[in-house]
Amino acid sequence: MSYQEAKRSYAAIGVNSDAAIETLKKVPVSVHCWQGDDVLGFEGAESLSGGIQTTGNYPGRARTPEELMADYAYALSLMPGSKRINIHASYAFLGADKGKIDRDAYRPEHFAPWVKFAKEHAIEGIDFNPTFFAHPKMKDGLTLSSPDEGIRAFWVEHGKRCMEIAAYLGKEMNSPCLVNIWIPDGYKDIPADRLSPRLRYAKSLDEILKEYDRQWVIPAVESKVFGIGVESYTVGSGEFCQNYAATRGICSLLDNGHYHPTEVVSDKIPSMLVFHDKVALHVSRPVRWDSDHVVIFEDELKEIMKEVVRNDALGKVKIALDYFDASINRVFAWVTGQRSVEKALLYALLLPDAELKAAQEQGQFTRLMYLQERVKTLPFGEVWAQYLKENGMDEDYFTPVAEYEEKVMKGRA
Ligand code: RNT
Ligand code: ZN
Repeated sequence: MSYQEAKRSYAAIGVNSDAAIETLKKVPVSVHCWQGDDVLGFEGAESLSGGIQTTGNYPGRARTPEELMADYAYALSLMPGSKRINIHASYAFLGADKGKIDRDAYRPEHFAPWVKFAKEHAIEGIDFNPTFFAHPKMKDGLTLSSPDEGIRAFWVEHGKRCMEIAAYLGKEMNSPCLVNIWIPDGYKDIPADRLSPRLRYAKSLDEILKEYDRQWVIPAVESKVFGIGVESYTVGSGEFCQNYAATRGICSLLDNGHYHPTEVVSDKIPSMLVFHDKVALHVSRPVRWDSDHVVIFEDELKEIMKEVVRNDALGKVKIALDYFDASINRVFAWVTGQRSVEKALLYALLLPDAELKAAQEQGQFTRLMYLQERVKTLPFGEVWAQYLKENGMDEDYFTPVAEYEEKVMKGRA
């Protein structure tokens, strides 16, 4: 079947596939840098901590900033659509400052190579994350919620430095920078006091957010239900983060790996949209836990993007990727997740929303089920192929990644 035929099939249900393609080209997706090196960063870390874990030892991990940037650039070149990059403070280019300064003294200039990288690769903006994990100053598993004032102050200072770096990134890119705050703080076993750490976390956030550049920085807090090693208690729980964001007028970030297994982010998005003009997402794929599997084109991903599209929220929902798989080629993993998000967005853009909504509002549930099932077998693949073509790409990213692996990644220990 040709694209023209597919276009007619969609037109028959009242959907303009050309318009869907044009809309999708403009939706920014923020691509995380940390898929390329198993979240290790440039500070010399050899392992992760803070309840997050990469598993697998597929050869070819980027070992240096140069290798990471090369792999990132190559992965981005195989991703259609509008892209932002998403970096962590632990990916600072410290140069002569390496080993001399700590995270409480990182400065904008340490991130200048990222601005250059973004500009060279037609990236529309940079998003940023303070790094509150994999660091000796985590004490008893706590950072911003620590009862040790010295520890807490160190991490507050890190947060403040990051707000300044974000303002620089936003300004340089002429596009506001989303700064996502996630802390791993929690306890492995049943705590005696669940309130004090949360009061301290709120106080620390207030200190970090006391002053920031409102034009170029969009702060967000990311909640979590539990992490490996911190199973019994998470300071930044769902209720904590949502209430914090609502009362302070900042953004909530929902990571779809961070809820109880029968909760779905697709249903949370429209609830958030009632109260917020912005919502941020970490699109991930939890398999039994927050396992950060590579995002694939599956039902809940489609459901998430349907909620974004049919509620006219493409400008309100900030879409970012968050997964890290070390068991397969990392460039392939990167591209697969981004393409899956693009596919789900396109799938959502090709739905006859007005008709579906009308069936629901009129109580025509038989018809609603008919329509919802009907759209599943429309020639989506042809429209996707056309979208790729208009982006100068095709469906086969396996072959180029295999070649890149052979040429570039194989020699790495
Ligand atoms: C951890 C959070 C967090 C991290 C990244 C690296 O569970 O999802 O967003 O994955 O900041
Ligand atoms: Zn996340």
